[in-house]
Amino acid sequence: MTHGVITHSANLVYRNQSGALNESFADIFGALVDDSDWEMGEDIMAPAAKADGVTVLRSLSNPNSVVVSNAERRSYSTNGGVYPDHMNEFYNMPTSVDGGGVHVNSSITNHAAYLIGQEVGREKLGQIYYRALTVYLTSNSDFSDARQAVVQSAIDLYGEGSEEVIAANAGFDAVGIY
Ligand SMILES: [Ca+2]
Ligand SMILES: [Ca+2]
Ligand SMILES: [Zn+2]
Repeated sequence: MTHGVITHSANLVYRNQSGALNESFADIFGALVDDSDWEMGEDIMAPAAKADGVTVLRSLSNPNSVVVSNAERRSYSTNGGVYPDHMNEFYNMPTSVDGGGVHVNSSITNHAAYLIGQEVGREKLGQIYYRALTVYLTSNSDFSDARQAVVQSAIDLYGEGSEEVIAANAGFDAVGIY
């Protein structure tokens, strides 16, 4: 459902960093709908996946706790094959593999959003990210553009120098996106 919102707003191109942002914004709004946790898919995993110990698709709070579920994707890892939570774990993948890592590198910006949410709460996080997606991001935006869009949205909504703006900058700093 949240991918539909993205397609009809910023329409982020589904490859490389813009594609990872497409995945990330979809995950973030999904995590905001289910406000009991910061995990994706924990309520719908198939019995076969659970039997293999795969209990979530992705985790915004702790991306490193989840193993990337495909050996070809894992072959591009520098962190032992778990989802990355910082740019120093970015998966450099060709677009032929997961569209250049759209379901993998999305965890980096997912984690930034989680960290910001810890400071400002889910309600304000949703307001800030919805504004970033619908007002500032465009089809070819990258991670750095996303930081600018989120920070500018926090400024628009809560004012220059506000706690929300400080939290937005700190969240992206923490994952190495400048
Ligand atoms: Ca849940
Ligand atoms: Ca959830
Ligand atoms: Zn998705």
